[in-house]
Amino acid sequence: RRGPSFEATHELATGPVASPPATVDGFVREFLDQLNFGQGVKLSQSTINDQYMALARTVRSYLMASWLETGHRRRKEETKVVGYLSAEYLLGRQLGNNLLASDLQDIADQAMERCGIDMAAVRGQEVEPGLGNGGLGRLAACFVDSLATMDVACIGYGIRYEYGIFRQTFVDHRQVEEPDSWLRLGSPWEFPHPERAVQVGFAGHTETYADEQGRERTRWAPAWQVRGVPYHYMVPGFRNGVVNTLRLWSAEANQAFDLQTFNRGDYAQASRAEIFAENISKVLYPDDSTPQGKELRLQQQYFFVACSLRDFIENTLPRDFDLHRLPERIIFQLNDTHPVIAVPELMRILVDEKGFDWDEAWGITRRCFAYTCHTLLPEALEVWPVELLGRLLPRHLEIIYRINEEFLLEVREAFPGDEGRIRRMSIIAEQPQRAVRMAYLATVAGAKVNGVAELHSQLLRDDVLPDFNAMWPDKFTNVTNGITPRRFLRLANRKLSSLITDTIGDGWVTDLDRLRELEPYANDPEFRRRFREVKAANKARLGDLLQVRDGVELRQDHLLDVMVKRLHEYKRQTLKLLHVVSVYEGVLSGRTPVEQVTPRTVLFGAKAAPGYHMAKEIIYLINAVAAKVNTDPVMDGRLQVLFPANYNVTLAEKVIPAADLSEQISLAGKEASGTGNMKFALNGALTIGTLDGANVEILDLVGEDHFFLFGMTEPEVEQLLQRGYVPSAYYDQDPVLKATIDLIGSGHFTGGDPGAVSAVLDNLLNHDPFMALAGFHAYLGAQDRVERAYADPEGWSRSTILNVARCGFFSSDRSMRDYLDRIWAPGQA
Ligand code: Z15
Repeated sequence: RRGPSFEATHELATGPVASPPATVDGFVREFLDQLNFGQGVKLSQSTINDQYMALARTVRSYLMASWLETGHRRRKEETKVVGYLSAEYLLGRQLGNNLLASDLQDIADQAMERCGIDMAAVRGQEVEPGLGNGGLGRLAACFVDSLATMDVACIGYGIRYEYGIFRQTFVDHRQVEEPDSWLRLGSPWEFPHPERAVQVGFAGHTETYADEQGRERTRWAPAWQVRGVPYHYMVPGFRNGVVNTLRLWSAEANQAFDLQTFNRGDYAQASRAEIFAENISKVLYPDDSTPQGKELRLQQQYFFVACSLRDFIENTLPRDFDLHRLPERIIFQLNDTHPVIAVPELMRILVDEKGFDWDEAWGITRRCFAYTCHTLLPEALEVWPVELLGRLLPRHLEIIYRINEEFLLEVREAFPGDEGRIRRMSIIAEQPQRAVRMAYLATVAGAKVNGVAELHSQLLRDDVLPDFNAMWPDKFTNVTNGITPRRFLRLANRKLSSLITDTIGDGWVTDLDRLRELEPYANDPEFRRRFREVKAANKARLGDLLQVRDGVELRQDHLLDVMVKRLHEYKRQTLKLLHVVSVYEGVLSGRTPVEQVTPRTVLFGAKAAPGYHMAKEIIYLINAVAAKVNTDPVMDGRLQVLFPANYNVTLAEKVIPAADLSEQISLAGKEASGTGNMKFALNGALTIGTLDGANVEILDLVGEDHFFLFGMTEPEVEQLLQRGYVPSAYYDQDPVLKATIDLIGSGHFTGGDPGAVSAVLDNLLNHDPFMALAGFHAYLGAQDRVERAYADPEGWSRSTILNVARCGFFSSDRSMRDYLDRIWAPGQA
């Protein structure tokens, strides 16, 4: 038999890759192939996991032609690429998203039915890649989704943690963390590329030498190296034939193990190097908005940015590319300070490896980076001790010192004689120990610096980086965060999506401002009825899930009041809890007749950083209150508190569409933006919230008749702090607050043991850094307004529809447009 001719083979090798036919038959065939040849099983013998693996690989096959084609096009087009540098990507499950993007949902459903496979069970088999903590990681995932949908060239760079965010369980009401071994049953969405591995050095020393031209140069001799192996993930745009790439790095040892040692029989010693290297990408640090000053964390940060820069410069740019023109081809967006070590790394590459002189290299570097700040909490700004940085990255420390020296000369020139300012602005802090302020380094190096909501960006200029704003006012800008309407509306809320599409067509999925067209329907009683029907169906779906997942009953006739987000004092879960206890105490004490209590279920979801003691005590208290309130007959079942463990993206997709009320109650000036707030509003929940983060913009857009606003403004918070905040005064003067706290303090919820709650109560009464007690009265007032509004179903529906109609602004597509216009535009490079 003769093989195909050379011409035919060449054609097959270079022409476009063919997708399987987009028909039920084609899908079944590809699926069975994947099951037989990929998984090595027959359908009749296959497990759910086999089926999940084969289904995922089938969807992959359909996306493959677009992926290869996008890569091919990107290599030719010579446009500027967005290198999104993020230590976290909180992706959520991939199967549903990729079926949606490739328009294969219906075909897959029918194909699975034809194979006698339970599609829901197969979907349930996927473990979400939890490679992030909370808002920051989820934002990165929304952004790469939008960039693919908008056909913007983007490479998402990050870390392939072997263990993502811990799995949370509760034992005796307390959080217990379990490892998240998300890779255990196979990971069908990733493509390892060991042949594209890069070397990363650590520690060692630097030395100077004279090059061939007799110029003095510096080189770094690292003491040890690890290999970074890239794993590629598809990032499909919404039905546009575009598939971008997420490139996550895994750390491996260079020599698998020391063979000689192994032969001598010392197995443990032999694999030490391997363990040491692999630890770098072993586990995600489970801290959110609180930096971990640990050496391993710095290793992770340097590891992934060193891999990413090397990858872009050596493997992505054309071979002969002139690096003087680097800013024309890349903008590295720094997602918080975690990747900021990339700045001295690029300088090192240009100066030490490529032989650029310093000024030239610095001119290039300053145009290749932009920095997004995600916080206002001063304690959340990363700082690395000089001692540690110098030991782990000696050359980078030298470079940082030189950047600082020349920067401080600039400051001196701009503000002669102002030594105080120079000390304040130095990248190197002297107190309490000598350390590198990563946010300052990012601000000095970044072409642009942005906050993540209007208020946040203003406070960033005024309070966090005022000296830098005075020096470079044009550097600062705002880009308000957004969320992808694909995952958080179209995928998570199929019923609402259908109702919207039936009413205004389906253009909103990629042009969310079109939701405005729903406004007139707020006055249409029939539309309002259908809107309520959708909410009820979503609540029923959540009820079914919670029954199976957590063995709890979600009362379908209750107002569903939801507070889901990381557990942090500034977010004020305790304020929500004080409200719950006050309602209960009212009935218990006879102040409130139980028939007057609006039937309500309060649903919490929150993980605490394992080392954050107060947050864990608050989790304990929520669970303790829930156990009592849910079962005390005095409440007649009118108040339920649910706290399903392990809140994650998968659960969010079920909870948010079912919610009536969205709790966004952080102390003004503390939440940079929030993105959950946007997801709820877009899914027809009303917000009870403070003037904080993006709440301000939500309120502006939906109007105050459709938002339950309460609490101090940020300047009012500042004033109160100036006057001297005395939390116990609120306790003394507000009898309801006193009764509420006293009930907790009596041990009523903790088996008669007041000691079990003393840490939380002492903190509230004596410190209360986030002013929960000061907020209590106004918050209860706002909850009264909620209940009055909820008592009028037509008025409530009207408001929820207007929330949906007016929140198109919060699409992450709009955020990406703003980044393109204000930060990534070629003219600004
Ligand atoms: C994180 O999730 C956020 C800020 C941080 O500094 C870190 Cl380390 C993690 C959050 C903000 O708290 C939240 O307000 C914001 O919406 C989110 O980042 C995305 O910008």
